Amino acid sequence: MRILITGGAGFIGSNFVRRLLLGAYPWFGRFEVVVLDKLTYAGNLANLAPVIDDPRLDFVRGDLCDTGLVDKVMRGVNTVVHFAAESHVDRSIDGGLAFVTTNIVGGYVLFDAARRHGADACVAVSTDEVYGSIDSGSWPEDHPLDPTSPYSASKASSDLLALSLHRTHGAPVTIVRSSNNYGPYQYPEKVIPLFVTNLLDGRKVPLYGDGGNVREWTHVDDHCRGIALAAHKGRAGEVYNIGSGHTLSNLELTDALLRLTGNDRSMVEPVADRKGHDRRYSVDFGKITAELGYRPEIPFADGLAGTVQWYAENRAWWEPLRRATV
Ligand code: NAD
Ligand code: TDX
Repeated sequence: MRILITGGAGFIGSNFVRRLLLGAYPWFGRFEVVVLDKLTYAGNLANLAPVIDDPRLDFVRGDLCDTGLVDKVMRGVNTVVHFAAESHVDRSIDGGLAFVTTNIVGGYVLFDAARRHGADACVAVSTDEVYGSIDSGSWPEDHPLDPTSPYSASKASSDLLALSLHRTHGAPVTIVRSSNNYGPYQYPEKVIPLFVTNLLDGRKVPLYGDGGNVREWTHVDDHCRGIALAAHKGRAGEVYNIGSGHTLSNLELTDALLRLTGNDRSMVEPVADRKGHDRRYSVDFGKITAELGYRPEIPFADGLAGTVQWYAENRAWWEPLRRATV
């Protein structure tokens, strides 16, 4: 069994690679892994440090849009897990071209190569943001796509291309759409690691707008288990939402982080709202629960406390990244 993982040096991809190599998904049996990653600002080989010497792991630095390279790494691959993306909404608002290139063009190159090379399964890691904002309740998989940001529009485009290749050519693509992830090794531009590292450094946290925007927080380990189940027994041409059911407003999240770091509201700096800021996300993950046996296992309070502790204990990982962006 040969598994190709794109974006395996990023936050979620590296978590998946580490857990796969450490034996968290025994249903894959004996396998070897090839990681294809461009190592953009968000990719970091340090994320793979715990497993980098594993003889089953082969790392290839390269671009998803390089058709020749993708054809080369795809040879002999049975299963593809596609994480590589430009992933930060604020960056897509500042300039969306890299999102179009990597997420749409790169996605197409990969899905098409997977089918031409006869891969058995290809999981495309998408996002709940493709459904757009929801005032109450939770989106099911068949809700019409209504993306707001250039990021979410590029992910929706990639999803549509994947499904079109399935319908046209029988490409073995399965889509998973998770809610917001959190956990160790998340680049400190996303709200949780940004706020935690600011607070650990005695700096205020920039809360957008009225702080009332709501997100559903899924621990990265839960998300990765859902992805591994989808890669093992998900149906091609299907979409599976992944979530935790744990929604909270950004202000509630901020209060929890202030508590965990021993701070109070004086450390909150209200700032201008994000343009086109989706008010609320929430996914219905009943389908993956019923079909594949997925269940979120990590209670939010435990996951968040563990995440804060990880950042407190791993300054050597995030300080260089903060210096590069501040
Ligand atoms: P990330 O930004 O931490 O990592 C992205 C990785 O992709 C990096 O290692 C980067 O070097 C690599 N990459 C970027 N462009 C590339 C290219 N052209 N060719 C090869 N590699 C390239 O992202 P993440 O948060 O780990 O997200 C992984 C996936 O999960 C993305 O597809 C994202 O849309 C999706 N997702 C993320 C979340 C979340 O909360 N972070 C939630 C749902 C879905
Ligand atoms: O400085 C900030 N202040 C703030 O109030 C930042 C960076 C964010 N926020 C708010 C905006 C959002 O309502 O926090 C919320 C979460 O923001 P992000 O961490 O940027 O995540 P989000 O925009 O929800 O998108 C994330 O989840 C879905 C990931 O970045 C995407 O890749 C994923 O698809």
